[in-house]
Amino acid sequence: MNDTEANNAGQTPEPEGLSRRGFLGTGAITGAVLAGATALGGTVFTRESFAAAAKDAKSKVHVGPGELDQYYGFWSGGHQGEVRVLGVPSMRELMRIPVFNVDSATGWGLTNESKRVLGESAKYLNGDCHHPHLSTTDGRYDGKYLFINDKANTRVARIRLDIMKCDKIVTVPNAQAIHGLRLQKVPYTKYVFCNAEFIIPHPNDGHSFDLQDKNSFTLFNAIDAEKMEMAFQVIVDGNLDNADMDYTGKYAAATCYNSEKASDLGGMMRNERDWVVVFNIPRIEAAIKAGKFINLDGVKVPVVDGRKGDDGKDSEFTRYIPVPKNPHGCNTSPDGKYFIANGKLSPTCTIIAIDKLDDLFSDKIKDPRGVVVGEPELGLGPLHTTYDGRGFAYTTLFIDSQVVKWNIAEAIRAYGGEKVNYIKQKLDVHYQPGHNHASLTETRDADGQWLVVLSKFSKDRFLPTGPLHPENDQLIDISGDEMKLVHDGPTFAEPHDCVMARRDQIQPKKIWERDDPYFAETVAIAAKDGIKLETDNKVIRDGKKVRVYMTSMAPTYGLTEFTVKHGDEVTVTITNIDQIEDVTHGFVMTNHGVSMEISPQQTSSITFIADKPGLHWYYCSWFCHALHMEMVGRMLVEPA
Ligand code: CUK
Ligand code: CUA
Ligand code: CA
Repeated sequence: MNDTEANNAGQTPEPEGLSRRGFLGTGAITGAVLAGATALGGTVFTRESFAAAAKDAKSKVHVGPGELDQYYGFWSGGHQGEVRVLGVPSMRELMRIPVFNVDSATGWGLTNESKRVLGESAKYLNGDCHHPHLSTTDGRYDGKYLFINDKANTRVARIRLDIMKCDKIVTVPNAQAIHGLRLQKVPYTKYVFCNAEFIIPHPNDGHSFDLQDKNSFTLFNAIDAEKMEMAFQVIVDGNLDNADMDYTGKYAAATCYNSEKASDLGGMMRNERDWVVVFNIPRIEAAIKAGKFINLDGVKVPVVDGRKGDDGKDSEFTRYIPVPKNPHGCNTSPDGKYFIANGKLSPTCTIIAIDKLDDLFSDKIKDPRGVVVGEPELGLGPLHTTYDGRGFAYTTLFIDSQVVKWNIAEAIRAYGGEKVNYIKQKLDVHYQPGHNHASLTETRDADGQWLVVLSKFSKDRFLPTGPLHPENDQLIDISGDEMKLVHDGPTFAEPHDCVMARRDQIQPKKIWERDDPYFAETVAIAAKDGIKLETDNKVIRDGKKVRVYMTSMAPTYGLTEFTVKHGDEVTVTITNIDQIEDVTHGFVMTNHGVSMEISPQQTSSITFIADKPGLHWYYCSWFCHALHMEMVGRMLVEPA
C-alpha cells in the first residue's frame, strides 16, 4: 500500500515524522481555512520574530539608486484586470499594463486603438486575470508575447512585450470562465492552451439546466498564438482547472476537480480521486486536418470529443489519470520529465512520467495509474509547485501556510518503497499561499535564484488599510540549500500567478516606430482624409462627424483651438512628434470623460460627443516640460 492508498483507506501514514495530518475531510478544510495558519499547530511565529530573523535580508534585495533589477517579473492583477511589471529582486512595480480593466491614465478602454483590441468585449469593464505566461522558442523565453486569461468574461489576451501593450483579445466561444492557461513550449509557442472551467449545457439556451446531462460539458481550448484566433476545442469529462504543456510539443495536461459534475461543494468533494486529463495534440491536429470534427452551437471552430465513450473506453485524444482529490495546480518540471498535479484536498502531489504517456496512448499501459511514478505526502492543501532546475520542487501548502521544498527523484524512490526522506525544508509564509513561482521555472533555463510566493492573506504584515487588506507576495532566496525569506511585497487584489524572466530576455522599445501596427488603422483613416500625421494640424468635417488631427511636441499641441457644432461626434487624433525618450504627452478634454496617452512617436485617437455648447479646455496630463501646465487648447462648441 502506498501513502495515497493508505490515506484513502483512512489510515494516516507518518513517513519520517514529517506528516502533520493525513487525508483531509470537508470539515477540516473549512475549519482550517477559517482559523488561519497559526492556529494549526507547530511553532507560532510572530511578525516581530520574522523581522528579527530577516534583518540581513536587506542586502540581498536592495537595488540601489541607479542600479537595475536582475529579472523582469510579470504579475497578474487578478480581478483588478491588469498585468503588472515588477523588478525582481527589488519587487518594485515598474509599470502597469491595462488589459481587462479601464485605465484613466493611458486611456485603455477609452481610445479607439484599445477599443479595436477589445472588440465586442469592450462592453465589459471588468476582468479577472490569473495566469500570465511568456512565449517561448525551443523551451526558452523569446521575449515576444505574454498571454493571460480572463476568467470573468471568458477571454484570453496577448501583450506585446516590445511595447508592453495588449494587442489582441479573443473571447472563447461555447464556454464560461477561462481559468488555467499555458503555452506550447516546443518547438515554439504555436498554441495558447486554456481551460474553460465551468460545465454548461450545450446549447446553453435554457433548454436544460442539468449538469449530469450528456450535453453538459466544458472545453479544453487551443488558440493560435500568432493570429489570436481559435484553433480547436476539445470536449472533456468533468471540469478543468489548471494546465501545462510538455517539452516535446505533444502532450498538454490539465487538472479536474469536479469529476463529479456536481453543482455544490459537497458534490464536488464526493470522489476520493478526480483526475489529470492528458491531451494528445498531434492526434487532435490530425483529426481536424482529416475533417473529423464537429461545430458546436453554430460556432465555426473545430471541436473534437475527448470524453470517454458510454462503454468507458478512452477517446483517441485523451487519457484520464486518476489523482487525489480536487487537484489544482499542474506544473511541468523544467527537465521535461514530469507533470506534477497538486492535491489540494489531499496532502499529496502526483508525479506523472511524461515519457510513459506514449505507452498510455498506445494502450501498452492499460491502467492509467501506471504512469504515476510518485505521490509524495507534503502537507495540507498543496496548490502549486515550482522548480529550481536542480531537482527540487517547491510546493505551496495553502492550509499549512508553508512552502515545502522536496526532492523529486527521492520522492519517486520513496514511492517505489525505499525509505528516503524527500522533504528538505518547510518554510512558513504569510499567509495561505496560492501560486509560487521560481525564476525561469517554466523554461529549460530554470535557474533556482528566486522564489515568489503569492500569499492570499497579509493579516498583520503591513500597516493596516481598513478592512480590505493587500495580498502579500513574498520573495524567497532559493540560491542556497535553504529557502530564506527576504522580502514582503504588498499587492492589490489579487495576483494569482507571476512569471520571471532574465532582464536580457526582454527587449522593449524606448520610443514607438511610426509604422507600428498598434495604431495602423488610425493611420489608415488619416490617410483617407489626406492627412500626414507627423506634420498636419487640421479639422476634417464629414457630416456630423468631425476628425481633428494634431501633433504634440512639448509643450504645445499643433492645434490650440478647434471649433465644432453641438452634437457632433468628435474624433481627436494626436501624433506625438517628440523624438526624446520618456517625453509622453496626454490629452484630456475636461468634463467629457476623455483621457489618453501619447508616447514619443505614437499616434492615439479618441472619440466623444460634443454634448455641451461653449468653451471647453483640453490639457496635457503627462508632466512633460517646464511649461506642461501651459500645454492646453480650447474646443469651441457652437450651438447647432
Ligand atoms: S489559480 Cu489562483 S491560486 Cu487561478 Cu492558478 Cu491557484
Ligand atoms: Cu505635454 Cu504635459
Ligand atoms: Ca472532486
